[in-house]
Amino acid sequence: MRTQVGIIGGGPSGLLLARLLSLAGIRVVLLERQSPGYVLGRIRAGILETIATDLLREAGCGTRLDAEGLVHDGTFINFQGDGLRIDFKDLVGRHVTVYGQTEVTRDLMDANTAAGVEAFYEAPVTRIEGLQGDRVRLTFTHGGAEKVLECGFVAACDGYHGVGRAAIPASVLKTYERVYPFGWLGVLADVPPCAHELVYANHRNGFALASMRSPTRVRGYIQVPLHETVDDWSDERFWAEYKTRLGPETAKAVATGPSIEKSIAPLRSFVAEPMRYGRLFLAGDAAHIVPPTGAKGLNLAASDIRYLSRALIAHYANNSHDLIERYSADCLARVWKATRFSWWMTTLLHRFPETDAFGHGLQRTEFDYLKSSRAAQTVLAENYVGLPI
Ligand code: RFL
Ligand code: PHB
Repeated sequence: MRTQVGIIGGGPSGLLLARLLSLAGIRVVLLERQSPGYVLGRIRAGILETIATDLLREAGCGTRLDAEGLVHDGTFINFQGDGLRIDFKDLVGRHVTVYGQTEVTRDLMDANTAAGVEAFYEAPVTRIEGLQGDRVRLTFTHGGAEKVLECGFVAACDGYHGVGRAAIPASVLKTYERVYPFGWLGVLADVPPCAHELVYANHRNGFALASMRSPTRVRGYIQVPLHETVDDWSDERFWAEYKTRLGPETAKAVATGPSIEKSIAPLRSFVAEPMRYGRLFLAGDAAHIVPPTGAKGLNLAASDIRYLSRALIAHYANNSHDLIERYSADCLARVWKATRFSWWMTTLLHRFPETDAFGHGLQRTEFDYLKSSRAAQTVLAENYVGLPI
């Protein structure tokens, strides 16, 4: 088998790249380890920057997004009895859109299927060879047989645990990592949201976030210690703690109901450099992980794919190599800024087990400063809605 661009991974990064390249007439083959149902069942991100929504429209996947996506002009922060609204529209003239990663994935999958994009599911890539030569060889298994795909370039959109990053020699790859001493317990339930925008909360018991997927479906999160499991958290225990942490005013509006999904995600910051090695490109979670506090993971994946699709289109259309050469540096500049912002939001809003009185004083002061300073609120707003490309 031969193609121009081999894509490892059928999450949002891989699906979006497959869509944009095939629209430009570039031949692609997508190889995904899991089944389509498994990929669609993963409940993850919920907030899209305009860079991501514009790119989805460019990919011809804007119809349902524009009909069902909820535009949010701001967000609330409840901090230990005090409250603040960050008004994105007033501060930076921009907004974010609530549209679940599950919906993004479904729209892209449908569009790729309708366009006849070649995709193999339950097809894990096991070997990557020839990255410094003329052609890359991807070995994968499918239907019990081992197969080989030869391609001009390979995009590793295979997430944090993928094989793409591991194909870069250790002497070339540099990684940066911070593991946080807690995770997020997330619950999905078919009840109306407690507010018209998201509510981020710092309570002395820990962080909580009231998010949503639609006017009738909420996504709630609370910070939990790493040793706890979903079995430790009955629905009743979750809702009681969630309400406590959101604070009495917000809690009054919280509707509760049976969970339809419950999972725990550990929090980590991670950056891998460079994001290109020969004919291999890393994109999305394969290259970087941010804690979800700043809602940046999926959005960074979209911005990587924006850079990568343009670089590959310029190569195939005009034989121009410039954007390919710049890919890693262009992506990393934005990645590091989102990494800084996500770390800062996490630091402001969580309860760190080791923090002493001095640390708590600084955290409180950070919030007081944010509340009193339009300049500080503008910094938050311009990062949250997404820095320019
Ligand atoms: P994915 O989604 O992990 O997809 C990678 C795909 O690669 C496949 N794969 C392989 N396929 C073939 N061969 C192999 N050897 C393979 N190895 C792996 C996997 O099966 C998988 O299908 O990465 P991608 O596409 O880069 O997308 C990244 C996003 O999924 C991620 O950044 C976001 O979900 C992060 N995130 C959020 N991002 C936001 O922008 N806003 C949010 O509000 C937000 N909230 C979140 C989040 C992530 C969370 N969790 C659980 C990590 C909330 C949570 C709780
Ligand atoms: C979500 O709705 O899943 C969500 C929203 C905002 C975040 C993280 C997750 O910061």
